[in-house]
Amino acid sequence: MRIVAGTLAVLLAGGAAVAKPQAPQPGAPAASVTATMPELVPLPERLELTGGEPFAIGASTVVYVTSGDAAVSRAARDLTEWIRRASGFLLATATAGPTGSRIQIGVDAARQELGPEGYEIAIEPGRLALTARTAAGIFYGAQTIRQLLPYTAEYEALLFQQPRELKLPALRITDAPRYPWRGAMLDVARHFFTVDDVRRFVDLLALHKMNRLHLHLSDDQGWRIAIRRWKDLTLKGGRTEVGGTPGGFYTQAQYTELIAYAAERFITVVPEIDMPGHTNAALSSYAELNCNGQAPAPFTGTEVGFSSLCVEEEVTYRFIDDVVGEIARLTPGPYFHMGGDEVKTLKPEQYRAFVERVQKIVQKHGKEMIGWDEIAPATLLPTTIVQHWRPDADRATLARAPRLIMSPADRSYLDMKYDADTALGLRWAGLVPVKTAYDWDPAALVDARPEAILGVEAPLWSETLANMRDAEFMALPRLAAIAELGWSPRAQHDWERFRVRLGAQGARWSALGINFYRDPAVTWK
Ligand code: TNX
Repeated sequence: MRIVAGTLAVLLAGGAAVAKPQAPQPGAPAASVTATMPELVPLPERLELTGGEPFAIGASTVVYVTSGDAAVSRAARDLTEWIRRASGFLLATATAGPTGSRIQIGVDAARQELGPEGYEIAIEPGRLALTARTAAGIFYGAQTIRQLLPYTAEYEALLFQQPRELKLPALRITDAPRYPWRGAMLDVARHFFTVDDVRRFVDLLALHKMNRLHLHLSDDQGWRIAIRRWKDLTLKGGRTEVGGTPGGFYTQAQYTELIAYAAERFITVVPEIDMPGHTNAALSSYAELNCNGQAPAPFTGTEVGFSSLCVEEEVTYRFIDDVVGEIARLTPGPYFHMGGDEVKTLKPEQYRAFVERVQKIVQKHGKEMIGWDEIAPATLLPTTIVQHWRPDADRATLARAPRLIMSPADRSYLDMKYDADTALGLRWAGLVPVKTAYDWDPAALVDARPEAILGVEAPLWSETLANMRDAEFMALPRLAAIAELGWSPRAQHDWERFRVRLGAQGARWSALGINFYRDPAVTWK
């Protein structure tokens, strides 16, 4: 066995890192702990305490990675860092099969039964083994191990303390998600969120094993992504936001950077350009997109339904072709979201024809189209995805959708108030405390073929949210509830148990500096 990094305990003093060799502590007694069920969110498919001595992570524990995949190395590095923060021990990396105390991380392509996102964790005295068929599985397994560590893993909490052993209970976890689509949407149009804000939002998703970030990139109040052939969309249309404060936009390079950040966390970015409605920012930037040839004033209010692209004019489709084309080229993921919601100024036939024409443009640029559930009555390609949001949408029409994402507003909307006293948020779909967000079944809302339901998504609209502190407050704890609906088996759905596991996450979220809502139905630890 060759030790690459040396076994070190890192003590941080006065902001400077001081690495000091740490001798193994042979005589240290293995404390006998009564293993309690770890409190994980989302709940793994199978978790079994195997009994016996726990695994002690100490100065002599090494990390052994049997895969050359960069993403697997990154997961191993993250894990090593969480352990360092929680214990004070900077574990060495081994390059050949170690026999002593070890954390083994390996990809095994033959483990078909684990699926594209599943993993297995076996913890025994002396050894923790994380195995998956893919790097994504390793990433999700690492997130599980993260939740097995003390919350001090999330920040530099032990600055002036001695290193201390960590004990993990002997157990076996075999885990894979219920649904392939576990998403959240951030509305960066009503209020602009910076690249750093969006990165932080991505981090919240990753912690909960979510794999889709839907960005609502345009609306009446602002256009947030630079389009080279239509520069005024951002130069004019990007300047505003709700309430009249300055907006902002992402350059194409920034958007690309965000996609890479999300991809490292196995999150696919889904760009949305809302059309034909919710387009005042575009209409006010380009007079020729208006039926009357006149650009309206920028809009910084919160009413909906008044704006529409001029669906009878060819220039509109040249515009859409350019916008979809540029965004499609920047986006490696297979999806393009065309919005399609709340158009109150078009006849149904006009709206339908528009959706079908846009669908062809999206297909031409190699993407699968997604639209809000108003698109369901149109003739849709087998690859098109309907995102269900209106609680009163027609069940039978939805059931015919080729594929579905479930985002019912009265359950999954993160911008609904928790209770009547919540200062932020809206309440048109009702109040959504965490129990309401958790206690429903995505498979039971429509009579669709089960395979048609891709999963769940929690939208966070930002009419009332001015910054990331606001966004965090509305997202958590409900985001964790939606993540569990997307990941965990239906058979284990149980509110009473969930609220206990959820309460155990509070300390971790606090350590991460998250401004979360302490829902009174949860006993926060
Ligand atoms: C409805 S959800 C909208 C959004 C609003 C949201 C506020 C959807 C497709 N349209 O334009 O921001 O309600 O909750």
